[in-house]
Amino acid sequence: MLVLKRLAAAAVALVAGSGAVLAGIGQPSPWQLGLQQSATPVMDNIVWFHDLLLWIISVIALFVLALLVIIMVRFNARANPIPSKTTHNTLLEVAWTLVPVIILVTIAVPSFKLLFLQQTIPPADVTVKATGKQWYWSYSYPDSKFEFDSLMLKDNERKADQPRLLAVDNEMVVPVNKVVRVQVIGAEVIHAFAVPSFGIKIDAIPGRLNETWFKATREGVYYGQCSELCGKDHAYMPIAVRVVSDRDYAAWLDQAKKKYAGSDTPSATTLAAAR
Ligand SMILES: [Cu+2]
Repeated sequence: MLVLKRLAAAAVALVAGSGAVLAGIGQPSPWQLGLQQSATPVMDNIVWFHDLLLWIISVIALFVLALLVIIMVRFNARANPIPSKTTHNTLLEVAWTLVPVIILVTIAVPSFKLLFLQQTIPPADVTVKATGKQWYWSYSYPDSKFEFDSLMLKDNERKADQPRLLAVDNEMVVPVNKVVRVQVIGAEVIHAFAVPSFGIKIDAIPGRLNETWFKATREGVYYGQCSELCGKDHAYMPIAVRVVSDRDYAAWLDQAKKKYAGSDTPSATTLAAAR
């Protein structure tokens, strides 16, 4: 019964769009079918675009289904023994060419807008360089000249409220409502840096510095995972981003500078500053 109820709720959430009804903040939740709750303007756009597409494809699927049913019922050999010999219908042909064109343009316009929103990195307040390694992430803050490793917590190291396979020892910390530029690179093989709530996913490729950005509009901890198969512990190199107030960020930065003093490698900062 509970299963049915949850499935029904999940279906409602999916149809209603965002799936936010079931999704926890910054992490997946049991029985979740929709997307994780958005925490950035880019993800807001992705959710909106997803919902738009869902409506369009639903209408198309139902329309095609209706046509099939009508044809099966009205034009089978028994109901319609003498078939029509029609070969052309100009109006129909123009319609079934124009309507798909209009639908595709309707999809293309917001699609390109979204693409440009993702690709155009606004002036950054904070820059963080994430390096994918086998099998953990390192974060370097080139403006403050420190770097640290972020490793997944094992079951016996986790606090009760920390999610399994997602919580890490040292989270990446950023201020709320600030543009964060994320530079992403792979140390030895290809990884991918992905945080669903932020709507970002970008490959971490050795020798190539990729860039993306996000502006988290809500405080909290947001989890992601390496999203490019990178070896045996690919599933165990989560990403945890803690979004805090400006004051908390300043305080964290102060102690991080001391804690990780002298940790930045020349290669890390030169790569990040090269831009
Ligand atoms: Cu991986």
